[in-house]
Amino acid sequence: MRVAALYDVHGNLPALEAALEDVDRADVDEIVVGGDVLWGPFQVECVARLRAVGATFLRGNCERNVLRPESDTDRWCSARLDDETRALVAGWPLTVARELDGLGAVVFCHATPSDDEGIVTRVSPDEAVRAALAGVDADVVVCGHTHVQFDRTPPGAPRLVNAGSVGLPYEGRPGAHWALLVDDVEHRRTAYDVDRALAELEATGFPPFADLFPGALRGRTTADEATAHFESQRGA
Ligand SMILES: [Mn+2]
Repeated sequence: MRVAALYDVHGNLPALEAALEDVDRADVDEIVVGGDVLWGPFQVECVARLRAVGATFLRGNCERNVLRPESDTDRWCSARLDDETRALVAGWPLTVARELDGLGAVVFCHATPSDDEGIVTRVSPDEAVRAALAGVDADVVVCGHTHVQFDRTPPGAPRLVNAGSVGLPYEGRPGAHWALLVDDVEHRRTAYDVDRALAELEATGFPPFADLFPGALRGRTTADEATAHFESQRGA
């Protein structure tokens, strides 16, 4: 079994289209979408595109927020959902387990298996990773949420892989970031036309577009800066 892990798409349809072309060439058996598709500019379109290729979806904190909106941006996203998509999203699971070639038992989750907002980064202490993954029966856990790729195996814990973010990466470089799980874990970056994507994303009127997308898509937020920010939030 060969899987592509596409996480944190955040309604960035141009990035998703580019990543899917790369995924197509990789000849996988399944696409796992790791949550946070729905909060962003083209969220309904991204869900439709991923359904068309038969993807398996997980629910992230953004899906939870959009289904029960409390902020103006959540309400903007929620208002664009049709009833069919809303019902589908409500049924997405928090975790998916698969047996993968070369990797063994793999659990996919949005942030941690027990918390869709749990924060674990590449510099979190081993003890924090062990605590976050306590009781998880897997060889590998694939997560997202912090939008920075990493791959680490703390003693006494499963291997923990962050797939990175397709649509809103904090990597200090442009591109759609994702993970290919074929025999091992391969972090991938698919280049696309960022200027054109930004124009299309802005035209949707997504309220926090200017605060989030230009900086992330042009690679102005480095992985170290983002990781330090998330570490400061860890356990808060
Ligand atoms: Mn996210």
